[in-house]
Amino acid sequence: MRCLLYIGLIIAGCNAQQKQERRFPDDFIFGTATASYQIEGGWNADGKGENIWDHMTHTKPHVIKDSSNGDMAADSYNNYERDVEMMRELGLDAYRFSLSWSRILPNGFSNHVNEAGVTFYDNYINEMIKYNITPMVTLYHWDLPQKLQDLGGFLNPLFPEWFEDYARVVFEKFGDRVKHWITFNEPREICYEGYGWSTKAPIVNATDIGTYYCAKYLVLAHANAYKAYVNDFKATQNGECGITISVNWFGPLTDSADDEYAAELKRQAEWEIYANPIFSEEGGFPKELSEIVAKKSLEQGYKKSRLPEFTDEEKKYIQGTSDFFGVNHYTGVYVSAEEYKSNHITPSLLSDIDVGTYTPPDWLASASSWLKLSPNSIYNSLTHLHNKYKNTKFYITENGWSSPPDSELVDDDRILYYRTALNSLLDAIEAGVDVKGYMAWSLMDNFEWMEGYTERFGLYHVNFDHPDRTRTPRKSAFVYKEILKTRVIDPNYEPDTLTMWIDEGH
Ligand code: GBH
Repeated sequence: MRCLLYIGLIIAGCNAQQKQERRFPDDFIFGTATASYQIEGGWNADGKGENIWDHMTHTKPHVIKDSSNGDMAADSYNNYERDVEMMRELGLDAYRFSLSWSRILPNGFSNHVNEAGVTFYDNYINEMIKYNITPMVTLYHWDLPQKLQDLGGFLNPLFPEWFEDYARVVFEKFGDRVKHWITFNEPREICYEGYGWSTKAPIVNATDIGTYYCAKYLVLAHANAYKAYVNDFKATQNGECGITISVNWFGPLTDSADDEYAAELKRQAEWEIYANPIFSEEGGFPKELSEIVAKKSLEQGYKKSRLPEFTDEEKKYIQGTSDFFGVNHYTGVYVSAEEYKSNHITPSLLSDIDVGTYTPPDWLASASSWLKLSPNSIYNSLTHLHNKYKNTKFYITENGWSSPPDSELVDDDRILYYRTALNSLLDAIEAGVDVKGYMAWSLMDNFEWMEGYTERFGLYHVNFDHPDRTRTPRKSAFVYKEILKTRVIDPNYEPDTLTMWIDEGH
C-alpha cells in the first residue's frame, strides 16, 4: 500500500514536471544553414567565374586534408529540388544559404551579370517560397571572386565599394522575395584565417597586419551594403539586414583579475574587433586590444599601430548598421593569463594578445579537433552579448556537430549536442535575451574547407561517391524535426523509424 502511494507520488511529480516543460515561442524561427562553396558544385557551370576556393584547391590541392575540392560538392546546383524537399521533410521555418559572388558577377564587378547564375538562385528561392520556407541569405560566405583577390581582396581600400556594388545587384534581383539578409559570414574566419594566417583561402599569411586591415575594410563594406539596403531598398522590400559573427565562449580559467583581463582580450581579438564598430555605443575597435597592438607595434619599430584607426566620421557611419546580430556558436574554451600558452609568430594577433587557452579533457569530442561539447556556452555567449550591446536582436545562424565520414546514421553524439545547445538557448531566452531563431549547421554533409570531406556536419548524410550525391537522413534529423514540430526538447524522444516523410502542409 505504502509502496503504491510512493509510485503514485512519483508519477504525479513527473506529470507536474512535464506541465512546466519549456517551449520555444511559436514565432521562433527554426532552420538549417549551408554555404555556396560547400554544397553547390558547378564550379564553372554556365558562366560562373573562378573564386578563391576554386583557385586555391586547383593550384594547391595539398592544402586540403584529403586533397579534395568543391568542384562538385553535394551538387546542389543540380539537386536544389531535393534540398528543398529535405527542408519540407524537416518542417523547417527557414533556410539559411549563401550566394556565390562569382556565379552572379563572374569577375566580381557589377558591369557583367551572369543571368544563368541569377536563374539558379531564382529557382532555389522560388522552390522554398512555394513551400513556405523563409530564405535567409548570406551575401558572402568566403568565396571571393579570384579577380578581386588578384587586386588585394579585402586588403584593398576599394573593397567596400566593390561589395556595395555586388550587394545592390543582389538586393535588386532577389529582394522582392528575400527579407533576411546577412552581409558577411564570420569576419574572423575571413580576416584572421584568410589574411592574417593560412587556414582559409586566400592563405595570405600576413600575420602582422592581415587581420587588422581586413577587419577595417570588411566592416566598412558591411556598413556600405547596409546603408544601400536601408536607403534604396528597405522601403519597398521591407526586409532586415545584419551580419553574422562567430562567437564562441571565452571565459576566464580562474576568477583572478589577470585571467578576467586575458579572457576580455581574447574576446576582443576574436569577435569584438568586428562587432564593436557596429554594435557598441562608443564605436570603433575595442579599447584594450587597440592599446596593446599600438604599444607592441611601436616597440617593434613600426611608425604607427598595426591596427588601423577609423576616422570619427567612419565610426559614426558604421555604428548601428545592423538590424540583428547573427551568432555562429559552436564551443567554448577557458582563457588564462599565464598558463597553457604557446609560442606564436611575432608580430601577429595571437602574439599581440599573448594568452593561453584550455579545454577540459573530459568534454565530449567531435570529429573536429576544435569542437567539444562545452556546457552553457550558448547561454554564456548570448547573455554576455546581450548585456554588452543593449537592445540587440539575435539569431543563432549556425550551431552544430561533426562526426567522421564512415560513422553510422545513428548519431547519438550529435543529438546530445543539439539537445544540450537548445537547452542552453532556452536558458538565454528565459534570461531575457531577444533571440528570434536558430539555424542548425548543417542541412547536409558538405565540403568542410581545409578538412575536405573528412568531417561531416549534416543532419542528412551525403554519399560523395555516388554521382547523384544521394542524401539520407541521420537519426538527428528526426529528433530535430520533432523539436521543430513540438517546440519542446524531449530528452527521451526516439524516432521509431529512420524513414522520412513530409507532414501535411509542408
Ligand atoms: C563555421 O565556422 C563556418 O561558417 C562553416 O562554413 C563551417 O562549415 C562550420 O563552421 C563548421 O566548421 O582547426 O583549431 O585552427 C566555424 C568556425 C573557425 C571553426 C575555425 C574551425 C578552426 C580552428 N571555425 N576553426 S583550428
